[in-house]
Amino acid sequence: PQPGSQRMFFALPLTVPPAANLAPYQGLCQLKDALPGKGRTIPDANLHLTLAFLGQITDEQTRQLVAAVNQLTIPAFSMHFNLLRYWKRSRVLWLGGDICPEPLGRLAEQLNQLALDLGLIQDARRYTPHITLRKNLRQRPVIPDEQPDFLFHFQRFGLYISEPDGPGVRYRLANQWPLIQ
Ligand code: 3AM
Repeated sequence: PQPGSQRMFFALPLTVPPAANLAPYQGLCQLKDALPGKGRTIPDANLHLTLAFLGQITDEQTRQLVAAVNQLTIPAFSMHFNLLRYWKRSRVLWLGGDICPEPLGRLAEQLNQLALDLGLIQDARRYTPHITLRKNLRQRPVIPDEQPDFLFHFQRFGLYISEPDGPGVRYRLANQWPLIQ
């Protein structure tokens, strides 16, 4: 990485506000730890819903992004997570939903466009909201027949720095914005 640059991404945190999201968050943590199969389980504190991955960006790029995001107005929304899936390509087990709420799709699209405007390379694939539960799974795990159903309400999103933390990573909040009630 360039000096003065950091690995960053936009995401929705799952743990806030605690009163509304504590039960689904706790349920999700339990589900994650009870899943069969190998790989590396994501620590509770790292669970998140990615909106856009930015890669290594400079402080100046961060300032420009923050200024642009300050202009956005996005409503708060809820989403049901009821699909456990495995991606062979990235070797992750993730939880998604069969319906992507319109404000979520719009927010991801707008952040993706801001990143493109800054010249950052963006994934051309269609946005698929997902919460990664386990990484480095070389084989498709046996997915339980009973599908989960967690309802999360989202009231804010953040810009996060991904930093090495021993053998894993730690996500540090750099900036956050409210979703409008
Ligand atoms: O945990 P998820 O899958 O939501 O997979 C990485 C993680 O998302 C993703 O960014 C999030 C924070 O690290 N990520 C890492 N490298 C990526 C890349 N090159 C990437 N997403 C897209 N392209």
